[in-house]
Amino acid sequence: MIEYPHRRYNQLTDEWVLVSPQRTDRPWQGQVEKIPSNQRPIYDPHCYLCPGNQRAGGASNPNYESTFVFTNDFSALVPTPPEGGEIPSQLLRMSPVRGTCRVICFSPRHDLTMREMPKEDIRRVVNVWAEQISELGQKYRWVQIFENKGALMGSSNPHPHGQIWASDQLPNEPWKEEQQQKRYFEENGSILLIDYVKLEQQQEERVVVENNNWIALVPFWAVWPFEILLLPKRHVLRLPDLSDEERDDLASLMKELLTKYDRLFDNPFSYSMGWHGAPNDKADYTHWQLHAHYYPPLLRSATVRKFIVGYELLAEVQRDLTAEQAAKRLREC
Ligand code: H2U
Ligand code: ZN
Repeated sequence: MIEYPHRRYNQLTDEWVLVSPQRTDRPWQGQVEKIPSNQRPIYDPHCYLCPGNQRAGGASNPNYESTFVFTNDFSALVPTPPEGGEIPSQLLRMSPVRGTCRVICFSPRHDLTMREMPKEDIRRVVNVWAEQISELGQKYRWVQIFENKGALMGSSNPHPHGQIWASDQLPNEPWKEEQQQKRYFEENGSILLIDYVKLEQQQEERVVVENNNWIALVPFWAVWPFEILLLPKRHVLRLPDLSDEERDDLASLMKELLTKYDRLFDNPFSYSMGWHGAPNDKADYTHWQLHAHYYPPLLRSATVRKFIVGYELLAEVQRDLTAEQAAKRLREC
């Protein structure tokens, strides 16, 4: 175990993180999060996402019985933005972006989280994710599937749901991952994340849970305290490429992982999670490996979170406990 301050290199983003493992006993008299009450009805007549209810934009939800996808009533991206003008100057660069935003309700049940849903229903969400990539991928280069869970991570509603933002351009994070995976493939002739998984399976100390087809680990370069990288063990480019068995195993693994998250501080855990697969244009993306990131904000308890502020905004990101310590704690949950 490394006990002295050091920096670790993020292979996926070409960025460094400062790790200061001896600082975990730092006093905290700052903000403490309110623990949200977990008493929720099966159906909430005031919820914008419950079946049959009217949404904020005026449209009504059907009486859906499993999953339900609709175009976001407040989309940040639109399919036909007004024609862009000339680039104003070398210093003021801009580029018009075309896209669309959707919302996915994971379940008609207002009171459940994904962890509490039956495995078959989680599996249905996996299918919807894959269908959405297939459909939107025909029109848009990047389709970002994500979930903000819990008020701590900015979720606007406790009803189990996620979002999809599709755009004709690669946003920053996937762009960095594209550069890094491509460079590694050109230099080594093998797939960065496949090689990385093999190494993690040998070392074991950062692995949190795995089954036949999937592995979840705290990446060596993790920034968030209990960050997780979730990957298929086989070389897979995109969600629609997953076999039936891989989809079943993914549903089981997510349920296991989310159970550990909820047990960690004995409380419903918050996070932002999302999928990164190869971009959807026709270029050769052999160097890509499908994966999901989970970014949970909690640090020491259900009420003390990590902030990305100060040194992190002005110098570089930092973490207090090592990836190995975090993985051990999650494994033991
Ligand atoms: P978040 O909880 O991650 O914010 O996702 C909820 C999304 O749902 C949010 O983007 C949309 C918001 O715009 N929404 C609708 O499209 N219609 C509604 O009636 C409520 C919320
Ligand atoms: Zn609801």
